[in-house]
Amino acid sequence: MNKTLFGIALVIGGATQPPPLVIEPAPAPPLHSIIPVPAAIALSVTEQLVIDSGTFVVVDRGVSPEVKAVGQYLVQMLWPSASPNLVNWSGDQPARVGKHIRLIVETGRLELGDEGYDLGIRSDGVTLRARTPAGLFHGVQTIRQLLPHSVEHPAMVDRKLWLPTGNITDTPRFEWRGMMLDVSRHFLPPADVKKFVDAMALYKLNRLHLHLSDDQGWRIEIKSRPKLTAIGGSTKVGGGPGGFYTQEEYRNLVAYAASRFITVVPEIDMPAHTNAALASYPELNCDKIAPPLYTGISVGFSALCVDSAAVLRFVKDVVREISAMTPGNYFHVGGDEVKKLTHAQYIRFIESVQQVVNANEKRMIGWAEISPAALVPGTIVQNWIRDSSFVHAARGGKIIISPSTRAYLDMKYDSTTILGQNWAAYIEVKDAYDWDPATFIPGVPEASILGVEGPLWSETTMTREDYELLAFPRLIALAEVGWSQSALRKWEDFRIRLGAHAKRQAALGLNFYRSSQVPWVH
Ligand code: TNX
Repeated sequence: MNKTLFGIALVIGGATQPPPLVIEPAPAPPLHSIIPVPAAIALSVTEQLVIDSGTFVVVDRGVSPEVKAVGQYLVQMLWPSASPNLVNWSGDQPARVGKHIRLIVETGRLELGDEGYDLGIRSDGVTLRARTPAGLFHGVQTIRQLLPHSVEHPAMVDRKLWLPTGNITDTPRFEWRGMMLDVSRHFLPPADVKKFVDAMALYKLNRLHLHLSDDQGWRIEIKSRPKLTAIGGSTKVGGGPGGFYTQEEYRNLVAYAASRFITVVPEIDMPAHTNAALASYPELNCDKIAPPLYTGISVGFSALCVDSAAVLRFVKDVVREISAMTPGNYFHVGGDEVKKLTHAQYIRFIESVQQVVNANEKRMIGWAEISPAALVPGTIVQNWIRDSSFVHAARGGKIIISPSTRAYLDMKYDSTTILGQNWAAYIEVKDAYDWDPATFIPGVPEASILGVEGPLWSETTMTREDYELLAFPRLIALAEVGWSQSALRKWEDFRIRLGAHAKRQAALGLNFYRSSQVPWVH
């Protein structure tokens, strides 16, 4: 057993005395550092499964392309440069292939839900069972976290991969476990977004909300409205070149996220936060005069001329084009911080936008200000401050909760943090972790909660490294808040597991904040 020694040299009367020895037993090292912590886990490190070139990933013959793709993802992770160690099961093959990791779809395992999995590891092989491809994918992420961190670096020569033996059965607490990237205030190129997608997958997050438009930038190509990107996408906070996703790049991003079982949720913020659109098309303004582009960080000053036919046509074009290239069920319409319209104008507008979104076969999502409108039960409200989301919960609607004092990834960690803002709070890692969604918002009980999401607003983040420094490790804390049952979540236990992720984060090339609250193992 490890011993920790604390030695202090005492100087008494000029003579140096030998230091008193205080010997404290070190806490037993944790058996695993899986985040989010699984629902049921029993592991042994004394018996192991070594994964080498004689190990095969096996799927049943005739499985769906999604299941096969999960198998291929696992193969790529284990043997990035080697031959394809994927075989189809045909009854007698596994005996011949020897050590195997077998992925099995069992549609009858109702207790595993849409995303759960059941993992059994023995010294001669692994069996991973789930009802769905998503469940298998999450199980693969658990295998990934049980492997040494060298699995994260494909270029490592002669790496040794092994797993502890045992069993894990796991299902998520909440259906919606998301992150929001504000790509409007500053633009993030597709490759950087994909890197976030990969990191999200490691922690079993399943929704990527893209804040695609705001006062400072319009970031998605709309073919029927080319000036939105030509003019509205041309700059960013602080000035200088902006950027945008072509429709092809957006489709490619959506497909990449889908291959990691992450649904992209597009947001076009309306009727406020629209200066970039107003500057691109004069007819969206009541006075028909386009305002100049905006590169500051104030909010609430802009608004579409909501009662005009031109604005309704604009909304229909934008919602139609984005919906057509978004397979996910959701369209986020913003709706926050409107200061220039009357209440009646605002409510009327939200109700007509809801019709447009529903006509495009999407569920509408909006920030909590939309709650007083006549929302259909399928519409989803996103809580962010002490707001009126309880109104929607009371009518049976679902709420995504993103408390700005806990889940806002753009808040500073403490007063010394250079990036981020502090209007809601300072959010250290413990604050991001140690709260329960079910009891956090008066009038929004667990049954009304679809899940949690961490918004990363980008007024102060200029590079991918900046975004990452604010996201990690708080996004990892939020992932556990969203996935794991509250009875299993203990800060003292989480901080130890999180500390063990430092090497993994470094191998992945992710920038992260070295919080002093976490015992990092470098
Ligand atoms: C509030 S949260 C906003 C955003 C800002 C953010 C900065 C919300 C719905 N609106 O426009 O970027 O604060 O923290």
